[in-house]
Amino acid sequence: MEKDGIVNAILFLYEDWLSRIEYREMFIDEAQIWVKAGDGGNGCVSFRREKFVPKGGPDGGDGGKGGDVYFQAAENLDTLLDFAGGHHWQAQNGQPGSGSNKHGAAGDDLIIKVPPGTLIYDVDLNLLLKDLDKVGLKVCICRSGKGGRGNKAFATATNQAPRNSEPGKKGQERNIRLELKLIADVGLVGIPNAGKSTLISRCSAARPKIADYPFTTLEPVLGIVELSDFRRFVMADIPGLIEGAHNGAGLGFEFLRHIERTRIIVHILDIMPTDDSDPMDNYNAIRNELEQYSRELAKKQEVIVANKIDLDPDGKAVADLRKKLNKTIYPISAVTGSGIKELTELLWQKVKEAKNATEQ
Ligand SMILES: Nc1nc2c(ncn2[C@@H]2O[C@H](COP(=O)(O)OP(=O)(O)OP(=O)(O)O)[C@@H](O)[C@H]2O)c(=O)[nH]1
Ligand SMILES: [Mg+2]
Repeated sequence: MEKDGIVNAILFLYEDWLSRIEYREMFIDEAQIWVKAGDGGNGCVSFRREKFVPKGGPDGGDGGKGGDVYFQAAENLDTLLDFAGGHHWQAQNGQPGSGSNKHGAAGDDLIIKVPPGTLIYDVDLNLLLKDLDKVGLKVCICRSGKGGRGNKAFATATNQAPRNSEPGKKGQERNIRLELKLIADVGLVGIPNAGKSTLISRCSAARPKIADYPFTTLEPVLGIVELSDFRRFVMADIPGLIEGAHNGAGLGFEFLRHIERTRIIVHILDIMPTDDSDPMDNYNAIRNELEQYSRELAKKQEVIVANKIDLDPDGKAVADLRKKLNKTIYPISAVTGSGIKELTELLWQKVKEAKNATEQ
């Protein structure tokens, strides 16, 4: 009997540990918390009592104000994970006043750090309070309560010994929903059927539709690529581009605005196009469309990826393309997974370098 109890306890601890691991690995981009500013301290009722001062008069001090609650966008945060376990966030209360006219100490403000790009909503009012879209931005979300006055403050000519004081005011409280807008670090471009959606579904939890006909993807899809040690970056899959997109061919190129803010473009080439087109011509056609869209976009750092190498077992097509383009090409197969680990590590490195460069 006792043995069963121990086994159950071990099993329980093991399951608890497992669920915690899953929790940490899950990407949380939304959280709901309750925040409250500090209450003001109560005013004090007290009378001065000294040996040679009879009827010394009121000397009850005021209570201190409570702390306010702020949200601030901090640079080195990129998830809302910190809020997964803690639902109550409260600033300090003010201290009550005391005798000898002593004011109570004010409560400390609470500054809650969130990743840049966090939207702050009031749940009950269903209202967006603030979009903290830049590092350092700070906003006061709950105002603290004022401290109450002590009896000294109530003394008048007619009432020199007041026995009344004020209680501190309550601090404001709110139910807050935090929502983290993902901003893609890496954008996938390429002709239809190149395998962009297959790649994002291979390296993130995003599950866009994949099919062997062009223009399967009609809307941009974001996925979070997770690497070891909690490293992660955001990848955007967008609809395929074709020659003449700037004149409206295919789906046009309007959706390129979704990757205007990405740091890096990943250009996916189909190494064995079923229409027998030349991967180099396809590459040049897409580059031309990017130029037509915006010079800024075209100037972004580009990583060229040759996909579907499982269809090129001797590597001839990749070698050919390398020679013709005279650029670095990363071979992968989004279907077998070959080369994907190397590619995502490389992209992480480049995203990190680009982030560091803009922060300096
Ligand atoms: N053999 C092989 N087939 C692949 C590979 N990657 C993708 N495919 C196939 O290519 C076809 C198109 O893949 P998608 O991922 O839908 O291509 P896409 O670039 O997202 O296409 P659009 O959304 O139309 O722009 C599908 O039939 C995939 O199974 C690969 O590495 N090897
Ligand atoms: Mg697609």
